[in-house]
Amino acid sequence: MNIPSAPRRPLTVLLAAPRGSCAGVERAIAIVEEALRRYGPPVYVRHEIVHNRYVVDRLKRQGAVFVDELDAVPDGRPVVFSAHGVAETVRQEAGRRRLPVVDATCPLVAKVHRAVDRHVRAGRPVVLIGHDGHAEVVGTLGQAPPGAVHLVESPADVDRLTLPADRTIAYATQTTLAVEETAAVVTRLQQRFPLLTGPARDDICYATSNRQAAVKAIAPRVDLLLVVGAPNSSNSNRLVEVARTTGAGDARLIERAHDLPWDRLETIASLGLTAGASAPELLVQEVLDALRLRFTLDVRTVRLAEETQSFRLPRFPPLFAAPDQAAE
Ligand code: 2E4
Ligand code: SF4
Repeated sequence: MNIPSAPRRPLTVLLAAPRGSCAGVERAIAIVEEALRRYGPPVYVRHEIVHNRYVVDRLKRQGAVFVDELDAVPDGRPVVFSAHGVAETVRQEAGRRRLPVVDATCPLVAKVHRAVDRHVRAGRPVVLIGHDGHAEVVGTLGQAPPGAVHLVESPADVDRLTLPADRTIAYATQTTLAVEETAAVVTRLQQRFPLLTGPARDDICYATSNRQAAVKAIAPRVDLLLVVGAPNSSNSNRLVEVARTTGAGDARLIERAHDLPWDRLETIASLGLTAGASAPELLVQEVLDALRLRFTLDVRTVRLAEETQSFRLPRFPPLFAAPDQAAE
C-alpha cells in the first residue's frame, strides 16, 4: 500500500550573490594544485592555504602537507605561503634555507604589504586596523620592524594611541573587515591625526565588500541568515555580524550541511544563504540539497554585483637538491 508522504513545508531562500570563493582563493588553491603537479607530493603549505577545512582536507589527500612554521619543512622541498601572506622574517628564513617558495599571498594582501613598506621607508608611523593574532595581520605587521606598525581594532584603541597629532601618520587595514565598522575607526583616526594618509577609504577588498553588500540587501528580508564558512575565517565571521546588525532575525555560521540548525529551520519562513570567500560553491549546493530533503524550496538569487576579477599564477621556482643530497 502506498502511503502518501506529508507535503514538505515551503521555505523561501534568498541566495546572496556574489558569495563564496573569490579570485584570491581560487588562485591560492590553483597554486597548490599546480605545485603538486610540477613537483609531486609532498608539497608543504605554511598555514591553511585558505581557512576552509574541506579545501584543506581535499589538498591533503592530493599530497599537500600543512605546517605551522618552516622548521617543519624538510630542506629542498617546495613550500607554498598561504593566501593570507607572511611576515618578512618568514620570507627571509625560507631564503636562508634556500627553500623553493611559491607565494600564494593574495595580490590584494601583497598590495597592502607594499603600502606599509613604503610608509615605513618614508619614516611614517603606520596604524594597522585589524584583528590581533589573525594570520593576515601577523603578516602585515611583519612587513616592518617591531614597533613601527601600531595595531588597532576599534575607535577606543585609536584614543589610546600615543602618536604625535602634528605628524603624518599612515594607516592600512586588514582586507576582510566589516566596511561600516572600519569607516568608524578611520573617522576617529582622521579626527586625532589631521595629517593622516592612506588608502582612499580602506584596504577592504572587492570580494569582502561585495559579499557584505549582498548580505545587507538580504538580511532585513529573512528570519535566519546562514553563512557557509569556517570558524577561523575572518571574512565569514564579518558576514554573520553584518547580517545581525542589518536586520536578519538571526544569523549563524555553518561549515557544512551537517551543521544545519534543523530545529530553528522548522520555525522560519524565509532563509538567507551566503558563503565566505574561502568556501567553495559545492558546499553551498550541499546545503541546498540537504534543505530540499525537508522543504519545498523557492530559491531566489539576490545579486548585488558582477565579479570578473582573476589573478595570474606566480612563478614556480625550480627544485634544487637539498644541501646534504648535493654532497652525496
Ligand atoms: C586571504 C585574505 O582572512 P580570512 O580569515 O577571511 O581568510 P579566509 O581564508 O577565510 O578567506 C580567504 C582570504 C585569504 C581572505 N583574505
Ligand atoms: Fe584576496 Fe579579498 Fe579574496 Fe582575501 S577576500 S583572498 S583579499 S580577493
